[in-house]
Amino acid sequence: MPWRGVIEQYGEFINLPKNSPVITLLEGGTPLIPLPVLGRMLGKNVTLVAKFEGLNPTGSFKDRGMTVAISEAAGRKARSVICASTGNTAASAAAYASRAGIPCIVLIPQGKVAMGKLAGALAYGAKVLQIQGSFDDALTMVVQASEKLSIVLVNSLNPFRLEGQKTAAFEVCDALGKSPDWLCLPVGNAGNITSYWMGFKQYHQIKQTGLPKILGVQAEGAAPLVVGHPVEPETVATAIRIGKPARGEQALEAAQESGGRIIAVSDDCILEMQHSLAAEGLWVEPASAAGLAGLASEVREKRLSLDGQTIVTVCTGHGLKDPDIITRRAAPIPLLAPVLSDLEKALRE
Ligand code: AN7
Repeated sequence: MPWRGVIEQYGEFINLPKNSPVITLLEGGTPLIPLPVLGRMLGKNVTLVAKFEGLNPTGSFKDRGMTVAISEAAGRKARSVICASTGNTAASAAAYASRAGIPCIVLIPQGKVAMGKLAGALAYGAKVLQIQGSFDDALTMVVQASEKLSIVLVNSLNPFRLEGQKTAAFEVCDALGKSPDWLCLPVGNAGNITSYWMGFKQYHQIKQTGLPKILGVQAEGAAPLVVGHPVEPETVATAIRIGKPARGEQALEAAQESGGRIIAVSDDCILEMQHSLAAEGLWVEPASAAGLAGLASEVREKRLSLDGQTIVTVCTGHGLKDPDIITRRAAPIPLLAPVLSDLEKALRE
């Protein structure tokens, strides 16, 4: 049977009111892509695969949660939806709201949203507003607005978002036949790590698939869960430029309960891992490299031995979301006259 999107595929495990229409763009069903070169760097006989969530319809994992949140909102005849976003949530909400015929409002931190995400939100027809402040300020505002103006909030504070996002854990178990030994992923507002842990626990209860240890990774300049208090966030990985995660407590619980932890890595480590993933053919946005950057640093510092283990790294968003980070840092591109001799000269250099 062709892939039907996460609600049809996993409906029996998802809490969604029965009268809801299914608003889907056939999200989910993303591949586990083997990373043999990086796997060898992590230890002997390590099986390393990337859950490439950048292959969802709007280019990030957010689509899994959004199909459920927007379906639920449509089921109760929401007149509009709203979210704060570092970009991917905005693009996803905009797409699914359009599909449902519901107006969508997104609040983004001024100047800190990658081009592909901003363009997405506009292309799908959302009302885009920028805030002179961080994602955290924007989230505070949309929570208040949703209460006061009865607009449906579709940030991951909305429990239906988690219902959808946990399906990624189901897919990982279905593809591997059981849970991996470790799962590593970036942590921003902490909805995704919370969802994965929910999903793994639920599947284990039903299908005895086992439980992974979870490594959540924040950027050093935006690591409130590592330093233990809210921060003024700054990082090149703008997706996770978040200083006060809404589901921070649950994220810490998930990591601890699983036998894993939450750590921070530098922007340099993140960009280096983005490059290494691309060297294996996988172009992800900077935040999406953070999970594996964190795992690699734990191995390097001998805090972790992964020999013989199966590892899933969640690559949450596509590299196309943030092309500027690549072009800005690249060497100038040689410009040739349209003659063969110029080409020959360039190839000798
Ligand atoms: C590529 O879009 O918060 O820990 O507003 O876009 O569940 O927040 C994005 C987060 C990781 C972190 N990777 O996930 C937003 C937003 C990418 C992301 C995260 C985000 P959470």
